[in-house]
Amino acid sequence: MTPACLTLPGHPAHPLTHLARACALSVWMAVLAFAISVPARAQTHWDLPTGYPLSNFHTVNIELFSKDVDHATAGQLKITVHPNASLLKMPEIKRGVQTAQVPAGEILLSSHANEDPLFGLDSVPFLATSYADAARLMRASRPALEKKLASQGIRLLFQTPWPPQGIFSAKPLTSAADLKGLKWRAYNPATARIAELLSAQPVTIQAAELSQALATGVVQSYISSSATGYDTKTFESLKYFYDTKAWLPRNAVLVNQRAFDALSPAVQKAVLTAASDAEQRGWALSMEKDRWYTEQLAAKGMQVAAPSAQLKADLAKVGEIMTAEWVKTAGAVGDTVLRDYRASH
Ligand code: PCA
Repeated sequence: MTPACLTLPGHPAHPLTHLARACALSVWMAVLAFAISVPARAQTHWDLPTGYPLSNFHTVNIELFSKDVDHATAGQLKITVHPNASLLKMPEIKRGVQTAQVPAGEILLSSHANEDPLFGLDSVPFLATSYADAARLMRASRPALEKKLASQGIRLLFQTPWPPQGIFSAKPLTSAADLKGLKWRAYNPATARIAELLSAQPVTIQAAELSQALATGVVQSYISSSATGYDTKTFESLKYFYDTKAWLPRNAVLVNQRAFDALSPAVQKAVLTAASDAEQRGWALSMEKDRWYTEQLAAKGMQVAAPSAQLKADLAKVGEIMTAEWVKTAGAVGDTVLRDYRASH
């Protein structure tokens, strides 16, 4: 592919004659065309929708994952993160990845609990209430979760926990009876079920719409993390936060298996390494930021308190009921996962 002009006699490269300059340009264009056409240098672009805001620690972690992949692959795989449900609403992301509408995406696992109880295990109240237990629960359920997702053409890349779940309320809570009749924001089937058991009025609202719902008085109470309380400026509407540490739900970053298979082996390896790093970093970030987020809630005027003994006892009962319900619906797979979790202590 040597352009003919290079072989022309009597045209030294320096100083550049008119013709030589034209030739130099055509050589560069040929080089460029070659570079673009070489498969090893081919660039793949992935869109990765998420349901949470840009400043949220999950999003920060996913952006770092994207940068790591970019560096490790010398730009062969570019991942664009679309935060805050800007590309797809959070509950639609899983299906989007499954149907290859998007190659990758971040989901809240437990929002898909109605499809399979496995997705909701992390949100069974009081089953795993510390980071250490939540990590054990993740490890015990990972094989079954990966298998389930694989059957849907999805590969699990990494999982990151939200901080422990506490109750935000417009009024002080001395027992669960104080929640009776309050408008309660739910974000997954478990949080809707809690409302039912506490005789609160559930309304399902995703995180991206929560600020608005709080500002317009549609929500008087909800259970979630310090992170979401901060992200949604809950302190502007609700005054109380009870740090119940009821469970640590996880987000998962998923990729369509065929999109993954289409990458070169070296790029696949880079993605898996970056994913494993992101999982470790995500757990550390969650833990570290929980303290900061909780301090911020107090600094912005919220009363942050531990739940009273009565509220704790009332919620523990809810936990017992929901654990029994989970065991009943999750069948043999659920039994195995729970047995492995309990054996890991
Ligand atoms: N924040 C998300 C899910 C769990 C959490 O801590 C939310 O409230 O939607």
